[in-house]
Amino acid sequence: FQLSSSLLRKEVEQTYIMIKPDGVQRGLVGEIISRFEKKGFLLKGLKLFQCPKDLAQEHYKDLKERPFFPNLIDYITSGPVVCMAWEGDGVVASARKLIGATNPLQAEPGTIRGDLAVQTGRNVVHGSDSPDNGKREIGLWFKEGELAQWESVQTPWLIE
Ligand code: IDP
Ligand code: MG
Repeated sequence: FQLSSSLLRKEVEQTYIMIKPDGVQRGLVGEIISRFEKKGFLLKGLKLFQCPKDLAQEHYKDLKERPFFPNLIDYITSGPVVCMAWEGDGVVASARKLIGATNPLQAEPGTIRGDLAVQTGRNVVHGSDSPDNGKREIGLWFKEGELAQWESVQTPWLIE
């Protein structure tokens, strides 16, 4: 019996990743999840979810004065989203790189938005912008007990 390394580590960084309603409608769920899976991060939480208006407003509260805010709330609540919690050292910044720039036309090829979207208002995926916001957003979108405690068999082949 071996005590798993991640149980011994104090606090592993987590990020909140969400496939927005356009990503779900366009059949990109598998493609987007697969990018994070293949990279080697650990999936800790996953659900398909119809977001209520007040949660969308809370999630994007820093943008509430922006002119596009009402459209943003309509967009995020327009259909189901896929909520995910991903874990790993450096996962927040790395996920932002995998996702690409906010404006998909400026996002590099090879990124999710660079490969799969054309407009800021339909940019298919969200990723937390700091470890603190990762924590905050996972707390907002997931209830107690919804995150899985598990260890991937791949871990020793990903982390020396
Ligand atoms: P991010 O998602 O890359 O972190 P933020 O600036 O935090 O970008 O904006 C949050 C989300 O709000 C964007 O992903 C996009 O869906 C939407 N958004 C941001 N700026 C605009 C805009 O100018 N027009 C329409 N939607 C926008
Ligand atoms: Mg943001």
